[in-house]
Amino acid sequence: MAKKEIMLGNAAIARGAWEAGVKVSAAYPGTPSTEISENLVKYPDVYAEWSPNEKVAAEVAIGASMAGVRAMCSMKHVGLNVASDPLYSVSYIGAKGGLVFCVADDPGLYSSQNEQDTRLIGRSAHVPVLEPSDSAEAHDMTKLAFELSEKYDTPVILRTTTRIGHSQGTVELSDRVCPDDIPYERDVMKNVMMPGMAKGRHVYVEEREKKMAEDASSMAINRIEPGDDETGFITSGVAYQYVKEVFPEASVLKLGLVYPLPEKLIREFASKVKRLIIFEELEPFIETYVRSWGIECEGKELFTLQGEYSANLLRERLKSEQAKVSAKEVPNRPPILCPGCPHRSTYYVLKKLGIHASGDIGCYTLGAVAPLGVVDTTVCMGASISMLHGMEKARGAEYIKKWVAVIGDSTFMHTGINSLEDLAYNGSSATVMILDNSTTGMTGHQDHAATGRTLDGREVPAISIYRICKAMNIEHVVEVDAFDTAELERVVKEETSRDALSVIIVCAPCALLKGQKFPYKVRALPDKCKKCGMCLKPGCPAVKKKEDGTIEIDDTLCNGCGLCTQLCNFGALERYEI
Ligand SMILES: Cc1ncc(C[n+]2csc(CCOP(=O)(O)OP(=O)(O)O)c2C)c(N)n1
Repeated sequence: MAKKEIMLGNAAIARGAWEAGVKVSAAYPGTPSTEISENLVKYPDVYAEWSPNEKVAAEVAIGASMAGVRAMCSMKHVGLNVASDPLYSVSYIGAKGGLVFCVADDPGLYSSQNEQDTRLIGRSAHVPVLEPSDSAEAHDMTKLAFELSEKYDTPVILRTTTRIGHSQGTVELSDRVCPDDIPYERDVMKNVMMPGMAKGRHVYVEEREKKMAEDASSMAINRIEPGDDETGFITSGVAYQYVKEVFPEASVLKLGLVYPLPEKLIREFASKVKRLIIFEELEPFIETYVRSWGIECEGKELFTLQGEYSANLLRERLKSEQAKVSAKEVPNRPPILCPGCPHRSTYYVLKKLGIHASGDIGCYTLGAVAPLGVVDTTVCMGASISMLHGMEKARGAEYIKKWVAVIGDSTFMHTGINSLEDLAYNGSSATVMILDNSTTGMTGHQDHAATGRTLDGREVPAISIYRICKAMNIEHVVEVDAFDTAELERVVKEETSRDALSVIIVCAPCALLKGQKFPYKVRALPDKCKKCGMCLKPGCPAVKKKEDGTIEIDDTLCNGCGLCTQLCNFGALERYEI
């Protein structure tokens, strides 16, 4: 009997890729895609890496595919923006060994800066998009993605969402079947995208897409599930599950290939039902096509463009029923920096000095919210540094004297490097703070080139951020211990007052890193407390105000970093060894 296992959607993708014989995988972490690589690296005979960013990851996979093996790259939806340059061109080139882009969208913004819909990028890059509805399909469609990639000579996007990647389901396992490596043949007309060659390949891409669209109507992953002909739903991904839960009797056209769409099959389905409803998360993608074919349907006038869908949404909108589980029953828990997080002391110092931060993406983005309130902007990875440069060029050096850029170590290595290069090159006088907590904290502790460890846990020489900055001819580069607030304050004052570019590397490992443990806790001495509230300023969740105004420390939360003890002028907080 076939072996079955309950798997996370992302683990199922990794398993499917391994069974399909993938030999090279490259990725940059990003919720909700990270676990694909973290699972894949555990399998034998696969090379899997963290790349510095998604563009590099995509290019590694493209190179491996050109070398004749099955290859993949994984990223979150915004990662595909970074990788879109190679994606658009490799669409023309096609694939030798199967080439799969696993891209995870985040409807509902669980951990992202926008809710973009990868199907639209697939469409504009002329790359087919597959969309699984559960772990079993995530597994099966990953394998299919490699097959389609080779059959149609195209990269294929496997699009998931947070709900699919992070839910568990039963997966039937198979053995790994590795296709033979394809011998290399020089083919300049196909692999060198100069205008003359690209013109020819563009024609090929159009033909390929037309052919796939025709074939799509007979693909097993696009199927009509006949039922009551009063209402028919066209749906895909997790939205399919909600339709089956709320309308088990309804007719359903379930799409697995969401681009290009199977027009013939959609027409056939539409002709069989009285009311046609398109139930798809995010953009009205299928709906726009269906309407453009002159087929009457309902879609976004019933449902939202934003947010994650649910069975409750269907019940409320189509059955006027109360939601089965009310969201109100779940208490709100806003994100907050952990106790002992080194970013907290940086923000404490910046706030004390009245400095604004051009922010970036990572745990330290939480410096935007109360009580820290220091980060004023966040756009995308790497933007903190270049945006501060733009501000200076717009308004002059004096204007940014009360500004710094803050960026994490992983984000600096991702695209911050390019931004700093711009400042070094184009005469900036900005102050850049690299908050180096020795990990990619936000996405759950992935390594990168400056941590000295690879995805498979090998120790390698760590690239020095300090020396990168020095190599850019930046004269003033200072390393400071994040928890030495007095020194940090002195350095920030000194560097922001300079008329030259400077970098402050604020060092202290993430408080949650394995092996990073302060051998202390803090206790409050209420008799000495003057109720001044200084220790509350950095917003540590372990420091609490009692009803009488004195302070207590939550022993279960305290990490012993000692920031609060540095702020108390009355000795009312005491660090003790544990
Ligand atoms: C283009 C892109 N790729 C990936 C992500 C996911 N992501 C958000 S922040 C971040 C890096 C965080 O690490 P770091 O900069 O070291 O800061 P920390 O969270 O450790 O403070 C990642 C990978 C993203 N938002 N955008």
